[in-house]
Amino acid sequence: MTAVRYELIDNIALLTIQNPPVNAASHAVRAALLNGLEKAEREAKAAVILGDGRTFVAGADINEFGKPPMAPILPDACNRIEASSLPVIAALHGTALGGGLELALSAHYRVAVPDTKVGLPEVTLGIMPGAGGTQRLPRLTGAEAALKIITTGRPISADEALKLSILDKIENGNPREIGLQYAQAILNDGKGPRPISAMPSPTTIDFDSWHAAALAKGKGQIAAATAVRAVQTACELPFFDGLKRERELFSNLMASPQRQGLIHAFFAERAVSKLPELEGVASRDIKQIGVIGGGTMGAGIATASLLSGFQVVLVERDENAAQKARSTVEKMLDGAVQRGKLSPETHAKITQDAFTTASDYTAISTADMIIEAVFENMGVKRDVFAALDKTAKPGAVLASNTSYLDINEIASSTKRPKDVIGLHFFSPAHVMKLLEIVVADATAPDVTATGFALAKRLRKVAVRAGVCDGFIGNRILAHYRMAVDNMVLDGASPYQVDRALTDFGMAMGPYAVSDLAGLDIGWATRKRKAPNRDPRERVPSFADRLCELGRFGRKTGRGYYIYPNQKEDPEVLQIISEERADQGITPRDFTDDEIQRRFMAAMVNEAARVVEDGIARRPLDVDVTMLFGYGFPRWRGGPMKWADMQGLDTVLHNIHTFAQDDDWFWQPAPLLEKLVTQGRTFDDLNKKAAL
Ligand code: T1G
Ligand code: NAD
Repeated sequence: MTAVRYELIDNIALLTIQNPPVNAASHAVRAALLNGLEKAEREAKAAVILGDGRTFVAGADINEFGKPPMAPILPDACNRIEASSLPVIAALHGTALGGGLELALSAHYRVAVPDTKVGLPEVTLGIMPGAGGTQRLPRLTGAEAALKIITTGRPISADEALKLSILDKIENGNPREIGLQYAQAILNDGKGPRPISAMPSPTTIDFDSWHAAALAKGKGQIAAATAVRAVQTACELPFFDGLKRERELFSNLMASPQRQGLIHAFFAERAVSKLPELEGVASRDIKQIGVIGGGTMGAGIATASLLSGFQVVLVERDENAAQKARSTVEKMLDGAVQRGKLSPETHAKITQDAFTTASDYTAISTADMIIEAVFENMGVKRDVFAALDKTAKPGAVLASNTSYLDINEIASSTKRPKDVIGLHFFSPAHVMKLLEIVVADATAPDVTATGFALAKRLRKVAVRAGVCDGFIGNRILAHYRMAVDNMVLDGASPYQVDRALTDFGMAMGPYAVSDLAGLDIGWATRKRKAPNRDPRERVPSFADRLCELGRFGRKTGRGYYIYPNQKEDPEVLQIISEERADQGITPRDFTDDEIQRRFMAAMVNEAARVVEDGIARRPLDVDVTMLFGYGFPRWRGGPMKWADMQGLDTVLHNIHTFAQDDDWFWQPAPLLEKLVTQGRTFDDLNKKAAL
């Protein structure tokens, strides 16, 4: 298949880009487009550029990033198209994003079908438009509207694009028909080329304020702020000088580690759901979901399921609890209405027709999938699964939302362990994007496939995890929590730790996270694990002391912080310093850099063990888990990508240094040692496991 199909219809040349799945503007596409254009210039009076299949052009080909550019590069191709002697029309459908929109902007006229979306999402990949987008777009829309599009990266609708003059016309039909019609109309009207580069520069605005705001919002990310400066040149320099400046700024971003992190995140997010063992395995059909337990998680899971069009039956312990759960779910749906995610009519319809609550397990006898979200206690869970075994229909998927417990043991309390799986949602379950799909020893492949299909319907990112205490995410969390608690014992304050780690880019510090989750959760886990604790483990007790004082975090108004304003609390520091005195520890100072290095070394070390144990399939599965469930900064790519970029030898060296004070906690993961010895990276393991 040629990358661009050429057809001459009367005197109009149709250049149809064919590069599935999203018609990315690869080298082959760029070269073929220019060949097609030259041919058109010899034999046609107008040229129409359009995309084959589901979309126009979704952008530059991301697979080419980081490789030497191959001529014709996209900005040159765009300039050549714009300089054509023929009127060039872009006929859009699907998404015209990034280089795709830039290509359309180099055409002289743009027509689109109504549900087209256009945008410049480059900043979400750590770069900025690099094929004239920062120069052409503001000439059409004005600087402010262009900055909104470029700095947020959010696509806009065809209607909005028409209002902003990005589109000239919206037409029903397919891109071929609407492109041909529009081209004919342009020829009939005697119109010629209309290059944006010849349009006047936009009026200047207060770019310094935009730059400062983009830096502040980026929390360490530089792409949007850099793009502001590029748009500024559109106001201040002649077009081709502005293009040159755009290229320089673009190249700087292309060389940045942030770009590497974000591109890794882009591909990793898509790679997690591709499991070789599920190829060709059909998922089970799910229409009705049963939820057992309507507390924090059960209500969130019910809400997420309702919002995605499932029927939901929620079972609680008694009628009162069932009513309470109903009102929690209704409030969450109200929130969705307020945020414009749900219409009031659909809300009413969902609550009346799609949602039932009950206090009797017989209510779930028609459910295709049942998700248990009762208390985190093995005895309670075993009882629930034994009861489900009696009531659930044959073939129903039986899932547990447990955070830590052994899914194999839960499965063994039924006569159908093949149907049992872990579906670990994150709180709030109707908001958080991560779903860990915990595959137990007996789980049938079509049950796993159903878990992934469910995630897709719920618009969540699903990662396959194996069975162990805490699966991927909570197991790693438990380990880096130990590292930060030890630092606090040795002299850091929880507030310094939180600040150092939010400065690193974490969405929240670990102590603020504990307060949000509830300190009682960690307390219960520590009690559960106490009998099997290794005697060499350092055991800080300040967290237990806070719980004994009834300080469970946000829900009680006090935890590490005082709420509602999350103020620091001298009483907490006093409790910690008393404990240091009891343990005979002389507190020492920690720099923010040391806090960050210890935190990351602990995270990466445990993550390496998680991969080695087969709990996560590949390092990238860990990355996606931490990005979508634990507030790890996307622009750092995830902990494993971060470690690769630091150099695994540096991370291992840090671990050896920290082991000088505590060689039990800081035992290097064998996988990490092996990779360092072999001079390999985590990403090498990703590639080896790639499909
Ligand atoms: N290049 C290469 N592959 C791409 C791609 C791209 N731009 N976009 C998507 N894919 C692959 C993706 O990896 C997946 O592959 C398959 O297509 C389907 O994608 C000079 C520098 C278009 C909204 O940022 O936002 O232009 O996993 O599963 O949900 O200024 O893909 O099947 O092997 O996501 O229907 C700017 C990125 C680039 C758009 C479709 N463009 N793509 O979503 O399918 S930078 C973007 C998306 C640039 C210029 C610059 C989405 C989508 P596989 P999918 P989807
Ligand atoms: P919760 O205490 O808020 O809710 C539990 C609910 O289960 C209560 O409403 C209780 O009445 C109900 N329940 C108890 N036994 C029942 C039974 N036999 N039949 C029906 N209902 C019963 O707890 P939660 O925070 O929602 O946690 C539920 C599960 O989700 C736990 O396994 C927990 O580990 C897991 N989880 C929690 C979080 C979180 O952040 N809270 C995150 C992920 C997973």
